[in-house]
Amino acid sequence: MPTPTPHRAPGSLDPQEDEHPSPPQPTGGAPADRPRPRLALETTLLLHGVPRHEALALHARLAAEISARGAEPALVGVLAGRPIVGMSGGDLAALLAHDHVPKVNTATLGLTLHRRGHGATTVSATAELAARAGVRVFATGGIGGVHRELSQRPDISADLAALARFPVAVVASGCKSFLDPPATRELLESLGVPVIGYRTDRFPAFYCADGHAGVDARFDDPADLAHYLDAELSRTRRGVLVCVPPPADSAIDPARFEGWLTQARDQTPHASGRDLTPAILQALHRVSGGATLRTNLDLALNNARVGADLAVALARRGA
Ligand code: PSU
Ligand code: MN
Repeated sequence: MPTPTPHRAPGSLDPQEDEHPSPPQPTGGAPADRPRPRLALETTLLLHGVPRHEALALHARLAAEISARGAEPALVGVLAGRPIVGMSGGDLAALLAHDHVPKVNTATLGLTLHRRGHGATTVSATAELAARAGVRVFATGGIGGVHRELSQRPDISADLAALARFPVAVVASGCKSFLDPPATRELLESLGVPVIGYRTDRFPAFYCADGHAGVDARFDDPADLAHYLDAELSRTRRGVLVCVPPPADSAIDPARFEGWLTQARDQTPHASGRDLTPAILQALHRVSGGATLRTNLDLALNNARVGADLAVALARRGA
């Protein structure tokens, strides 16, 4: 497999880059002569998790938040068979120009490279590419997991096994609420993945702060968490899940959410496997009148802030 390399296309469409050809010196970040610590981001969230017209704006906002905290955003995806860790705005625009960019997980990553295809990397493939490029922290919205009513809609995300395989700290609001969060939590336990609560004692369920499951440990101090992550990633060469609840003012009431979910599931009777997550997300955004989308954007931004702080704290430790 070609080693993923940072890539910058000339004439980038990323508004951040256009406005700041040489990024301003962040306060409290790494000095200009030292590379800024990188924080991985995934392309599936942008291409399949939010409406297409939101993707460029969301990426620009994520990149701005990460840069402001002294880290460097490293968007991960596959363009014409090339795995990229650090996609430019131009690369993202090139992906978005295609109608059907498949979700790529650890099972299909190599096939996409071999066939020179485009790919939106999920948590699993992003973690693989990030780890290979030496990026130790990755932020997203929510990981995949064990689906509800598994026998009718069989789907267990490759994200769970990937967490056990690649040495990356994945910062996320637990798993998506339309999954089975307690079953997902249990499978993470079976796989031996440490599940950390960042300023929470509960395993969040994406839009909802409590997924009715606990965490292995709670950390409140980012420097202490970075200290633990540094040791754990190096010691095990496996991943860690860092759970951040959705911001209090955007969390959705669970009863309200279940009502929307019933409607969303009714509207997607034929979706299964890889198509299930994007189909349900879209239906939820629709039936909630955009409420789930707003929460999704808010929590992704919040997780990127936490991820950036952790990347900076890890770099301070000389990691
Ligand atoms: N988080 C979001 N929106 C998403 C996803 C995560 O806020 O669309 C994506 C991630 O890429 C995750 C994937 O890895 O959904 C899980 O898909 P599946 O269940 O097919 O593994
Ligand atoms: Mn699946």
